[in-house]
Amino acid sequence: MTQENHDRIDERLQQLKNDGIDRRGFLKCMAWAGTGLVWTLSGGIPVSRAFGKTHRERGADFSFVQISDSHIGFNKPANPDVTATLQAAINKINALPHAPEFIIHTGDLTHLSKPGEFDTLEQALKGLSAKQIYFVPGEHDMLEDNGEQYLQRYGKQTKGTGWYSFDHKGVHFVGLVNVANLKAGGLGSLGHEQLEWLESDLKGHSASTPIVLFAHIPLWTIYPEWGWGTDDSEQALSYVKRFGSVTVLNGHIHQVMQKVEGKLSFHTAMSTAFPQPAPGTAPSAGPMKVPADQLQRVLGITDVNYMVSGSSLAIVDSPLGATPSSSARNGGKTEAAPASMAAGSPAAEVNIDNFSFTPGAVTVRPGTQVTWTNRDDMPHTIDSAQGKFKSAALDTDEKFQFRFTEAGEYPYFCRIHPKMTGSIVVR
Ligand SMILES: [Cu+2]
Repeated sequence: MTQENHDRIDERLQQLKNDGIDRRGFLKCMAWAGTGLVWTLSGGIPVSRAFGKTHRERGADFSFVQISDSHIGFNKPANPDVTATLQAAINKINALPHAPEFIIHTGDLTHLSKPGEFDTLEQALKGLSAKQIYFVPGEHDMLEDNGEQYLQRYGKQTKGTGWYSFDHKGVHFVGLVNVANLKAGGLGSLGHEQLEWLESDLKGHSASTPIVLFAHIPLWTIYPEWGWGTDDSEQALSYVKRFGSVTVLNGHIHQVMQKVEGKLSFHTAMSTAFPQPAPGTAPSAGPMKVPADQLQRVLGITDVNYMVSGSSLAIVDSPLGATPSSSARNGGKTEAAPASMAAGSPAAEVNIDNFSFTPGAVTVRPGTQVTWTNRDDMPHTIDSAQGKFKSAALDTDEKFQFRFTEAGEYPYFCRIHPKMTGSIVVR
């Protein structure tokens, strides 16, 4: 275990002092988890009970596993075989000493929303011994068809762009979609219709009902500069304020982060595919290459144990690799940005590098054809904020062209990463 992990656990133990946490039990649990962080959320319970086989007689307890960000189809250096690492996660889940009752996948099932990617995912997930899987889409699952394909496969019983709720042994689970219809310059978004639905969905439940919200993009603001937050999450969270225990599970950022705010516990999961840098430690978000022998330490699964007695959740993040983790964050990509084009030429070029358009503002003459080239390891799009042009999702080195014939200002953004904005001025 790293010193950093020790410090975080000590800090958390300090917070939990009055909640009956047994330090020895806690640390025993850490040993069981190997490299995982164990968190006992809101209310606190002796977490060692949640994992020891001898305590399974507590019939009302159950556990589920969260996986996230499988990005099936991704094949860049950060992880050339994301199907294999998903398989490793599945093996790990199947080997858990307590069988999870279901699985939650918090989105980015695929990398480019391609049918073959969805098929590969489906095939792999068939190997899970837990048969019930609940999904929410990530922005990568809605690249081509406003999420139609996702909905056909996984959204049959859902509302709107794929939101729904269900109850399991007295716990109310709500799957939310905050990756649809994203606006230029904004963060994740739930939207008015979903918020209305959420409010009425929760109304029928007593304040003592434990609530679990899950969505792809974090429902708390982690790092808005990289789009790691949801514009209208405050409103969603206002509807759960009256509940005694609320747990919020997210993916998207490909690393473990957590925060406890009164009765609210926030938790983001690792990816099964590739890690991303810690906020602000690299020029941008995006796949982070770590030495191959360290990859499995930064990928993993989240094992959530629910104890009815404590009305709280114990969460274990378990890396895929078996070796103790040393934090393998060695920065992001370092390739230099290509030179920008000369403004005003009949043809103009914009590069997409480190999640930004370079140059961000371009002035051209009428009739100029602008070519955008994606130099990132992640897909991006070129979407006119005025609805005048719209590219498909551009994978690495793919291009999009548009000829600007009329004078005017043309703001645009990436609909996958709406924080990415640019503009073309024609005059
Ligand atoms: Cu983008």
